[in-house]
Amino acid sequence: MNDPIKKRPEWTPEDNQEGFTTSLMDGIHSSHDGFHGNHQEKKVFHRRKKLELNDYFKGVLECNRTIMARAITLVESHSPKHRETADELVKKLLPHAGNSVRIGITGVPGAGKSTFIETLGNHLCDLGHKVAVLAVDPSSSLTKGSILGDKTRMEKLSTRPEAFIRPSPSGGVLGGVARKSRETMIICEAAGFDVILVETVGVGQSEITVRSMVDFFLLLTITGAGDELQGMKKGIMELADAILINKADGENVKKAQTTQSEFNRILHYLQPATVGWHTKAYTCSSLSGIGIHEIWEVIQLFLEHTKGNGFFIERRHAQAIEWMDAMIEEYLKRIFHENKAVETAYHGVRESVKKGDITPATGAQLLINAFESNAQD
Ligand SMILES: Nc1nc2c(ncn2[C@@H]2O[C@H](COP(=O)(O)OP(=O)(O)OP(=O)(O)O)[C@@H](O)[C@H]2O)c(=O)[nH]1
Ligand SMILES: [Mg+2]
Repeated sequence: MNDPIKKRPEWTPEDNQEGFTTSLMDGIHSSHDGFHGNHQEKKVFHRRKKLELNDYFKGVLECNRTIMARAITLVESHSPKHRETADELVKKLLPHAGNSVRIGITGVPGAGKSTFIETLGNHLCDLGHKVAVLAVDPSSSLTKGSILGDKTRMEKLSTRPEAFIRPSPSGGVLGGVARKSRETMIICEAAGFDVILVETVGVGQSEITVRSMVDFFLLLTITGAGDELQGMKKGIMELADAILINKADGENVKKAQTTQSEFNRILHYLQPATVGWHTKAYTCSSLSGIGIHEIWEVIQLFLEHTKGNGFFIERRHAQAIEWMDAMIEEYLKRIFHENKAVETAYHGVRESVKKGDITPATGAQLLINAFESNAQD
């Protein structure tokens, strides 16, 4: 794997010594001392060299982490110029991607998603897998702190060479975040990561988005005062391929088992998320590791089942179409709002609708007319 010492910045001569980069770089106002092993400074150097499409492509396929991180930054960029290279890159990488299992993990804040990923991720690395962890967080721009929290919660995993952790792209609407996460997933797969874990906070829309990106969807929950089932939305349970009751440790074990049977009783009456698969409830402790291997076995069984009946590939195909549709929608929305005539008219029309002078339908029609007349010019 990538030894941080051997993996010098990609543009240095192969036989370079430690001092090479520091003595040749212009414009860095710092003394020679302190440069060695200083990651901050190395990061500055990385940005100096502009990578071409092929550099990204080769670097990702070689699982060069520095280039992977830069490729992800590229797909997350809002700049149209970056977008063009990013599109080309994703297109080139697609034939090398897809050979993984994509697992979505959702649950209310504090359910233990990050702790679970830390424990499962380490277990999978021990088994010889390469694990990439992504987060889809629709509110990431508001809760910047949680990214830091995740880093500390995945302390061991984040230092393993078999693992790659990428916090959610900051800012933007959920749709945009999801598009970027899909492309990030492609980059990780092309780099050889065979298990992709996607964490999302259970706040409604984000579960549906993540469900449309993954093969297996896991709902992590905890036992509470006994009212957890009432609070749980049927719709979310119907998205899940397994419900995992976490924190089944210490005094909680018995309660977790009771909750497990209650879930199983209800699940019996619900529509399963995956044709022919019975979604069931399980228990685990992400802290002690009990039940973690068992849930991985459930996932293995699921893969065997869905690959056997063709549903795995069918779902991936359907997701590709959803991805395409989402991109079209995003594009149309963007060109609509960037249109000069729409931009000029938007505020006034909005105010008229607000005051009730015109109906929303009339408002929409006015703006569409403005767009169409301007788009033809
Ligand atoms: N006893 C016990 N505590 C756990 C377990 N798993 C997680 N925790 C604790 O629960 C708290 C929340 O865990 P996180 O892993 O941060 O939960 P999360 O779902 O990722 O939270 P958000 O990212 O904020 O949505 C932490 O204090 C963990 O130590 C478990 O299996 N048993
Ligand atoms: Mg978390």
